[in-house]
Amino acid sequence: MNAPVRFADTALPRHDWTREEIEALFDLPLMDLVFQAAQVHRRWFDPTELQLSQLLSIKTGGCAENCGYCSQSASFKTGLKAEKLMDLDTVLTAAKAAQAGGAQRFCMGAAWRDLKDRDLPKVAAMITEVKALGLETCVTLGMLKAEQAVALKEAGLDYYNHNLDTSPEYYDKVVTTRTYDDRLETLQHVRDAGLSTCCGGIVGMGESRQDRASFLHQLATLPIHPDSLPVNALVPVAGTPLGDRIKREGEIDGIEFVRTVAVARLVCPKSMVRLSAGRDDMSRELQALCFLAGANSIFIGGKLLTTPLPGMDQDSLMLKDLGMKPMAMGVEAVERPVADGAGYQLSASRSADRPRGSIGSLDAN
Ligand code: SAM
Ligand code: DTB
Ligand code: SF4
Repeated sequence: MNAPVRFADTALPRHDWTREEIEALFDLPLMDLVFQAAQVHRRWFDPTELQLSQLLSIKTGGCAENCGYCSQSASFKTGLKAEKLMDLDTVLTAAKAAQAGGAQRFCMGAAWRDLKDRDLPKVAAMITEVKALGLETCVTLGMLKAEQAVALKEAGLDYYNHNLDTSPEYYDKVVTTRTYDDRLETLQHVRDAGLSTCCGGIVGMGESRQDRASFLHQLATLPIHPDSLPVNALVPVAGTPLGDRIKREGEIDGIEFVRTVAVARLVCPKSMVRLSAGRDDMSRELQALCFLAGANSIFIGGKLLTTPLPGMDQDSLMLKDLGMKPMAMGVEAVERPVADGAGYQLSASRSADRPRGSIGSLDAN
């Protein structure tokens, strides 16, 4: 039998979660799991608010790694054309458009195994200039050395995205060109440099529920929980080993995806849990269930790195219909009064005095 879950503790961040406890959360009746997650969500955040990030692929394709899900690996024939590192002006034009569309954070991604010192000044200039626009900055450039993380911080970087992707046990079914420990080491450099971490993974790659629990156990037992925690649903890209396999075997069940989001919220209560890749294939109802289960961040802008997202008008309409609003920039988890363990006090918990953005053509206020 599974170990009992210490519900009384779940609202406070813990780093001593056991795998058994996390597996027990996954096994709860969905209504209990989502209810618990929603309560914890309300303890730390306004559940009607969403953090909005936008991605740009600044270096596309031709990557030396063999991540089995990725359209950009040179190891697979996905039909994607490799491109050189974008120039600064093109990046700034995209960042301004993202800001005008309501993005609060601009995330620049490169299809690199690791950051080469020769590319660092160009990327640093992008970070500095994007930051000067008044956007939060995030980059994902593969593995980093300690001194590179410091240089990125000095350039004005707020967040570094580096995912663990899956459980240690399933990891070699996904990628063989770098190790789990490599990933943990880069995350250590990122934390040591004083950067905020964005770290999550992908579900729906053929892994088991135990793998999903083990992956979240890794995140929950990191020295600092990820500031942002992207939960990606595999976007099956034709020509990639995992994309082709999942097209044959079927994608992850939506309810199991919601469970993963809810458990992420419970084990990392103060993280921004991002409903990331895969949103384009999700119904509005499934997305709403994910928000109820504790997701409070999304990518917007019609495109991730190489694959599609819902359009801005579609997203702004969804937010309007759900009565949700963009979060103000810089909001962090703040403990809120909870009434009898059953919910939060509406009036006391809203960040109503903060300036709020809008999304797409519709003002979400
Ligand atoms: N090359 C860098 C790296 O891998 O660290 C940064 C870019 S990489 C595309 C960033 C993350 O996107 C991956 O770690 C993975 O979690 C996610 N990702 C990539 N392709 C995906 C797909 N087809 N479906 C879902 N998530 C994906
Ligand atoms: C993350 O966890 N998801 C984003 C971001 N971090 C870099 C990327 C998703 C990529 C999805 C596939 C693509 O568009 O190429
Ligand atoms: Fe390269 Fe990143 Fe894609 Fe892996 S996920 S193949 S490292 S771009």
